[in-house]
Amino acid sequence: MAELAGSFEQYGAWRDALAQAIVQFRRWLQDSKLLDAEAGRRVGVVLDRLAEDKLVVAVVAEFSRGKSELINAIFFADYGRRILPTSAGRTTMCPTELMYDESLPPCIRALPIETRARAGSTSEFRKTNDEWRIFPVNAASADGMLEAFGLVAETIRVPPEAAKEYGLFDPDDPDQEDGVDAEGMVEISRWRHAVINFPHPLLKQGLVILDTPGLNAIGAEPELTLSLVPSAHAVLFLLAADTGVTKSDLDMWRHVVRDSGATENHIAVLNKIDGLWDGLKSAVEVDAEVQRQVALVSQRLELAKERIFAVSAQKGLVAKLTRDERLLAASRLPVLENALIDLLVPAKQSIVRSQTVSLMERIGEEVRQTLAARERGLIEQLYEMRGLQGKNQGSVERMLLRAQSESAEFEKVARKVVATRFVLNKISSQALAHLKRETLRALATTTHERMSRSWLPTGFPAILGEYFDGVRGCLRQAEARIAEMEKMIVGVQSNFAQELGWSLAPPMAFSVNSYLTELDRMQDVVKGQFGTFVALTRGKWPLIQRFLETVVTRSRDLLMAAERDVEAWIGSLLPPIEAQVREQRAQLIRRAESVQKIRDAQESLDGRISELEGALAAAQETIEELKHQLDRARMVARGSAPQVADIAVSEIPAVAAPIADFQEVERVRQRVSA
Ligand SMILES: Nc1nc2c(ncn2[C@@H]2O[C@H](COP(=O)(O)OP(=O)(O)OP(=O)(O)O)[C@@H](O)[C@H]2O)c(=O)[nH]1
Ligand SMILES: [Mg+2]
Repeated sequence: MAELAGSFEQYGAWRDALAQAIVQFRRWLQDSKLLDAEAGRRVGVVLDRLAEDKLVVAVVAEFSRGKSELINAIFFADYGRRILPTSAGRTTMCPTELMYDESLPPCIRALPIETRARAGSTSEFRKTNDEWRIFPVNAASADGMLEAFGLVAETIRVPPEAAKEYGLFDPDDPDQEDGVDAEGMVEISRWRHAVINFPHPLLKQGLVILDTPGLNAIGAEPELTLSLVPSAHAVLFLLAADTGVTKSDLDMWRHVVRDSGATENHIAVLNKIDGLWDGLKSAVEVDAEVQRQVALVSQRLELAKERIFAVSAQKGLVAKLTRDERLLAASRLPVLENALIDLLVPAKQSIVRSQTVSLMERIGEEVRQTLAARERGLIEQLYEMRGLQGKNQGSVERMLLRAQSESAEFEKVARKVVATRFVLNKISSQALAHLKRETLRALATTTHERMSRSWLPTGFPAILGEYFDGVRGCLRQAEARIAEMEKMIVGVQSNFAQELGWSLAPPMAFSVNSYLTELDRMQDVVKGQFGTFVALTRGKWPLIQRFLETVVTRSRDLLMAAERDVEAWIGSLLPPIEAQVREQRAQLIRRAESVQKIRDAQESLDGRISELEGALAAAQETIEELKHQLDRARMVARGSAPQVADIAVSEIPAVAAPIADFQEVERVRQRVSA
């Protein structure tokens, strides 16, 4: 784990440094009075995203392939013992997430299985604490943890009717008949889902591990296949060398892992290779046997050999606990750990980097434009004032008139921004209406009704297909309005470019394609699973209803995410233009005031010129400092620190102190915008 821990730690440290660089950039913007509310909000979103950044590893397999043992061996060997319960036969009974959320004390939150009889997917229950049972965990004691973690293996015995109601038992299935004991009861998991929260160093870095139960349990919880597994950054699919690839392994691989998309995140693990180490075979012979099995797995799963790792989780764990390097090498666990690092860290880092950097560049560009306008305005004023030197009162009078009329002209153009805001609000509420809960609810209700009226389950896929078309339609409608808004803003900008010579960066492009792709993916998974599901459940309506519910929840989450993003995008359209308007207005007013004062001999021309020179120098210094700030943040993002944390405060160049004139401009600006 040393390397794994090391690389996670590095990633965590890099992410923290990046967050600090952004905080510093924000502070500088605030101190320089260059951060408007909208930009502040966007920075806040990025910082939240960095703080909540997670790396999710899901471990999926039939029961008893060694999932929990592998998790113990890779991630938790430093506790000096097994943490997650493992045993022959079914052990982990419910999907279990291991994570750390520092806002909560170490605890296990468990959702009772009885919730399966009610409407609502796990993720819906997650939104509140109402249904969850919370158990404290003593994170300081390995014994205490082991005892607490035993919860995920807890079962209860219920009559077959209850098990049937939870979707965990089918009396018509001959395979499941064996599940009924002598007293006519069925043993099922006590919990539907467990979230273990404890402050392990890796979990503190944002690692989330998802341990899952075998096929029977996983098949009945569509949430896992539709949401948790597909959104994991790495999915480890386990097989055991002693059982080979069985039919149920293959079913699980196909339906839960492969069809969930994101194949680049999948790794297969052939566990329990220690079973092949019989004392009579040479190392070469054992190796040949392992290679042969890997080739077989590759063929059955249709997965490249390079993505298959043969290991012994158990021997790996023992080796780590006894510090036996030779055994550790023989377990081949380190090879898998390195592959996991390669799979997780670089890809994640590059996504986080590009999201963060692009935001900073954008804000940097907007601020640069404001500063450029300030610089330009000051240069023009200086030019004018210098032109007045040695001129008579008449020239001053003429200049005053010109300044006043330019100010009036400007206001005429600037009024367009107000009109634009009005129209924008109108179109934006149209765009957002398509993404609202209510729209989707209507769609879901129709689908539900049509399905319940449908005579044969064979009609379901077509009805589901139309549901997805409906959701796609919502996104497309919103997209059309988005295009309208974008066009409008480009129009306003080009108008300002013509009339005032402004060069504003075009609005950020917004596309609904990523949501459409996600929806396509979801539809593929649903299509793939639905057939199996209907066959497995023999068309049982309550189970189909639950499946449908999960689909609706997932698509609603998608639309809600789209709604949030569209809203944020709309919110970012006007502020840069408005900031520019404020800047220019303040300058024009200041200019007219100052010419007036010169005319009335309240201010000396030379005094005003030197004030303007000072203001210009300050503006130029701020422009330089902006470049400097952005460069530093870029460097941290690239990972070629000096990390901000390492820079002593004294080394950070002081922000150019605003000189008197500048403060005055600021006051004028505030007066004007008030
Ligand atoms: N020989 C050998 N046994 C192993 C290995 N890994 C796990 N086991 C054993 O296999 C059994 C099942 O392991 P678990 O980790 O409980 O399996 P699981 O996949 O989590 O099973 P469920 O929780 O039931 O879904 C346990 O008795 C483990 O000790 C291994 O590498 N070699
Ligand atoms: Mg297990």
